Amino acid sequence: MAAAALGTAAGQVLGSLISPASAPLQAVGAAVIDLAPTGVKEWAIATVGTADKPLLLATVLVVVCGLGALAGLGAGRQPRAGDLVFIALGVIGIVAAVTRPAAGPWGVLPSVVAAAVSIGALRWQLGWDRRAPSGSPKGFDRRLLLTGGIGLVGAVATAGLPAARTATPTSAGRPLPPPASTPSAFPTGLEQTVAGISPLRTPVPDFYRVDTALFLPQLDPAGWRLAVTGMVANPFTLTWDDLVAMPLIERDVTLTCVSNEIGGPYCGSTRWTGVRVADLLERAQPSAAAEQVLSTSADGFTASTPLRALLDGRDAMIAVAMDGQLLTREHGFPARLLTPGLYGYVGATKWLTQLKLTTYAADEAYWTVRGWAEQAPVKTATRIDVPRGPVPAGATVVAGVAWATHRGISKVQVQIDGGPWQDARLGPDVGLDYWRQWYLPWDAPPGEHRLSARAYDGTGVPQTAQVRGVLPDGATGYHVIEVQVG
Ligand SMILES: Nc1nc2c(c(=O)[nH]1)N[C@H]1C(S)=C(S)[C@@H](COP(=O)(O)O)O[C@H]1N2
Ligand SMILES: [Mo]
Repeated sequence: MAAAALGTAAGQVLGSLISPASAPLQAVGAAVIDLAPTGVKEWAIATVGTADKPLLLATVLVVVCGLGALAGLGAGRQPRAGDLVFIALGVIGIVAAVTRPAAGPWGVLPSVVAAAVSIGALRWQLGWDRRAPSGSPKGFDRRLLLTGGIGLVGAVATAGLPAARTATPTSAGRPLPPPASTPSAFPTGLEQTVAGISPLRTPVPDFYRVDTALFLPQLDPAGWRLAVTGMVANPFTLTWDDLVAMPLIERDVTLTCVSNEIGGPYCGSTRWTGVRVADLLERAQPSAAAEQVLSTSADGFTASTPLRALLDGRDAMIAVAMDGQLLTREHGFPARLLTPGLYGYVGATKWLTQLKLTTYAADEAYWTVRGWAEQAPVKTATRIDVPRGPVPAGATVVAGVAWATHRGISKVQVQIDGGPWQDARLGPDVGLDYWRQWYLPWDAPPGEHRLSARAYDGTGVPQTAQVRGVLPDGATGYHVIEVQVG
């Protein structure tokens, strides 16, 4: 175990110097994410949330140390056996690194070094053991303590090291040109008057984050390129400067994750700045047979966006800023796709590097391969934000947000203890692509109460009451909460 930990620490240090994707724990962890069955990933998103990534790294480290213990036991009988275990671990690390697009040409080195250091450490420990006079294992203990101590502390300390390199995003002093098209002034939200309601615009630090990236891709606008390829008459590649020199639009858009359970937190709303995808497509001239745009991220993630949705007049964009600031690395710096009305996994590729016009038969996206629907428009959903927890009896308020992105929200209703559905008051209308705040004053009598909420989209269609889970194309059902009053 000591030898395994020591080798891992060495690989982690080297990996953090070469590229985060090449560090053994990150490479293997990222491969585990890609290979894990959809059910396991869903479980992780639902139960462990944002702690899923540290937990995964810790698990890989524990498994490596466990295999190290096996290597030690084996080596006690046959010295080669220990080497073989570490060689096998090294090969796993190498294969994982080679299959990471972001690992780079030197990506195999950290795993090679990790295996070599582990083998060396194990032999050093055993060598001492063999020379030590029988009945006095003191020297062995000292070596074990030394390598074990350094190894374990080192491995734990360096597990997250490769991910820690998060320089602030910068467009190298070139400010974004002013947008050519901006929405009307942003209205004041209900959060001024209704305590606990989701603010009309989600602050960037509170904006949910969902992705498969174990460490954030570190892209530099100077070297970044966006290729528009595939079934087009005129393929081309843009630099960052080319992109932002095109007309920029600013739009208020709500983004939701298909993994959001009814009432869940994976939904955020803000003002985005970017270039219309339709403008890029006009220049590329897609062939009539193209069905979808396969967008690719620097870390290999892909999404399939129906070409129809990009050309039907909605403001799908290559976003470069949110809430007036350059994208943060968490949210896709330097550029990401954003498609109003579609769940993130089919229209919001972060760390975007390529748009490929293609067909559904020719290319399948990351989550589609793993059992999620090919087409995924956002379903109408309502969330009750308050009351949260017990409230005193008397005048209070039931409030929350509802969204039916690209269809808008026309009505929200609340039901108390199975009584009549009451129309809630709606907050300001920020447009079809944006969520709507709502509230209902309530004179709460003491006792246990059950509150339900539902919305109608902009076309007058009510949210379905049918309760369904997130797989394969988004959860449905009303948000229902129990409240203790008095
Ligand atoms: N490169 C990349 N882009 C991605 C993903 C990903 O895993 N990798 N996840 C998608 C999913 S499932 C969602 S819901 C949105 C979330 O965007 P956010 O993290 O900025 O909120 O990003 C999308 N873009
Ligand atoms: Mo998502």
